[in-house]
Amino acid sequence: MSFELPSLSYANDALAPYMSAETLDFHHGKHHQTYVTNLNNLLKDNELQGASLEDIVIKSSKDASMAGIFNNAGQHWNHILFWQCMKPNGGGSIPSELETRLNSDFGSIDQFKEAFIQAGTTQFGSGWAWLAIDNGKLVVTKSANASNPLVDGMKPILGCDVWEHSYYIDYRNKRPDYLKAFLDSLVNWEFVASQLD
Ligand code: MN3
Repeated sequence: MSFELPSLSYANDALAPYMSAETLDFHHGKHHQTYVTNLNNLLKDNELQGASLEDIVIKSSKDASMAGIFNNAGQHWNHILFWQCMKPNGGGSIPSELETRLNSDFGSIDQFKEAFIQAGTTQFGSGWAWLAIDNGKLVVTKSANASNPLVDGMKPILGCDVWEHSYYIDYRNKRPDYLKAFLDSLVNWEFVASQLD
């Protein structure tokens, strides 16, 4: 059984002006598709063929001989979450249970947002900013390239792609502006809340 590129639940032009159709055409249609194609090719005759995507990510992360599988499986997992974390007319109010937990674990929503933008801005080179559950507590973290908090035993519930392919068409080099727009105008907070335990 092969992995497949998931369809987006919104049209490619539905996130504009915060994320353009051109960005989604390339990012979903080309970049994500390439990770899926590479992953399926690399899994042929591999012992992890047939395992769940999450198992493939975690197991390949611990085996240097599977770096290619890890990079493509990680990116497939990360992008599946990323697409679901956005919606047209996103941002706005946060469902009460998630809002309460963000306030409790970060002090305030503003402090959470500041930490998330800081994580994404300071990720040197390509990678991701995350909101994850670590032993029941919400934490902000970042990862390089294809990695994610799953490999450290956490559960990511919100991820923002900070590879240049995610923002360069719309924001050029202004990664902090992209991260702010992601939180204020793109995040599907109902989806993020649905990922709480
Ligand atoms: Mn990407």
